[in-house]
Amino acid sequence: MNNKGLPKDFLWGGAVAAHQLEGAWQTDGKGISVADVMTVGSPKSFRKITKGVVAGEYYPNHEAIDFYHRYKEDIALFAEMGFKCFRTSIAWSRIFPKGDELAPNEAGLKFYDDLFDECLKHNIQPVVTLSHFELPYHLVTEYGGFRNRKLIDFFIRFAEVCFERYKHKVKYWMTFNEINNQANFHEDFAPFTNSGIDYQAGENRELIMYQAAHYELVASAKAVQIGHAINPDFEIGCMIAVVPIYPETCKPGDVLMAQKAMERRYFFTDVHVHGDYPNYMKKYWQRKGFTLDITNEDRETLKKGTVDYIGFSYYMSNAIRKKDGNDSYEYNESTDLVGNQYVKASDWGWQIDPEGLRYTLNWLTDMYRLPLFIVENGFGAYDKIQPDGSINDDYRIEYLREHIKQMKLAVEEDGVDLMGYTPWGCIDLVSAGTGEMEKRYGFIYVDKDNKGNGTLKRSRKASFAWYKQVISSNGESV
Ligand code: P53
Repeated sequence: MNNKGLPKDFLWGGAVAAHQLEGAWQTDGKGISVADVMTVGSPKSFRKITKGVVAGEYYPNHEAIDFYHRYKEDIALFAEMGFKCFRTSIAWSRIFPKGDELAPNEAGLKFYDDLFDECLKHNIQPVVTLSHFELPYHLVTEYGGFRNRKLIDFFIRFAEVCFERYKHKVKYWMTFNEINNQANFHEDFAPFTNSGIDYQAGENRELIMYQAAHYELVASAKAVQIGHAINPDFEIGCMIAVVPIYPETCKPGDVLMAQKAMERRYFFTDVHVHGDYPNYMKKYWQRKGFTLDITNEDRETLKKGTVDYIGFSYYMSNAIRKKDGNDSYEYNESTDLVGNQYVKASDWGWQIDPEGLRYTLNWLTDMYRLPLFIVENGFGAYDKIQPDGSINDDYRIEYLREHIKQMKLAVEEDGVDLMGYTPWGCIDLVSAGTGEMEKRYGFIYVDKDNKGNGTLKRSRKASFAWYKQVISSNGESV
């Protein structure tokens, strides 16, 4: 094992999701997706989910940054930075506008043919997520989203069409983006974006979430099998939002509390990787009196459809303490997390922790022994244009530099098998959590504000030239 340097074929690139940048929400037959019915929030509040598209509301994803019509210009900029890969998603509602059709929409398929060709022309490998918070909205109103077993078949049809159509253009795939966000089922945001779940008053939110997650895990495992049958060279991964939860102190109760909270967020990975549920989840469901619809056929499917690699996002870490009296280690993600005095937070309260990335890479390796792919990492911040048009985003460079250093240590010192690194929002786009444009992640600035004003003009930030030399030196010069 060579102990210096990242692998020669390391996949440097950037990541986005269709709904956050394409716009063109009704172009070429596209149907309405869950992202099309969410308004703008703020640093402290999630976005509002409306009943369909309501007149007078502003929906930032409808136009986004109009990548649909400008992708050639944008991909040329990615190529200028030296990207080896580009992670995006296929907007499900471009291919199946309502989600339950039998035949796909040819105009939607054609768009991704052209987009992937454009990437390949520049020697950029497309890395594709099938479901990234953009379920057709019709599947919510007609079927209740993934609470309904029928969604498995709709997803599989979509996945199979994509695998078949792009089998010579796309090698790297992921099934469900950040499938574990919905561990936060107390809020409306994650269950809606992950699973198209629109809760009614009085429902058992937690039970419904676990059932939906199960159907997604089965759908994912079926997709893995179908994909491998279509092209054995495909690499098909899961996608997990990793936010490590540390014990607030070394008090044994805090340590155990952190472990239990981690289990609640990360058992999804065990199912993707090992093909079955860990005992702690089965016991937890028993204790809660939850009986899930899990058939023997589902169990077989999970076993046969395990993933090739673990894709994950990493932005921040959290901490937790055991509350007095919480002797069954109940975990409520929206109220139980506490601040960590040893790290600073972004303007959105995300706690910045580069060493946490090395910890994550080691922890995932220890648990799962699979190749890893950092498919999101980055710093959402307000940027300021100088009178001469330049944008000096040193804070973003600083964030990425410190994370890349830790990533390198994990490979060089710890022997982690890492496929690549695609920082989030390589071009400014609509925030998933808040709908803001002004929570920016990009190396490329896009002239547009939270209200939708702006020319959409693209310009290079200071981080653009910096990232270019990071890639050309294969991470040696940061
Ligand atoms: P925004 C929560 C926690 C970690 C990652 O997020 C998350 C979320 C959901 O907001 O989402 C991922 O835009 C997601 C992307 C998203 C990105 O992180 O809220 O996969 O779609 O844009 C950053 O700042």
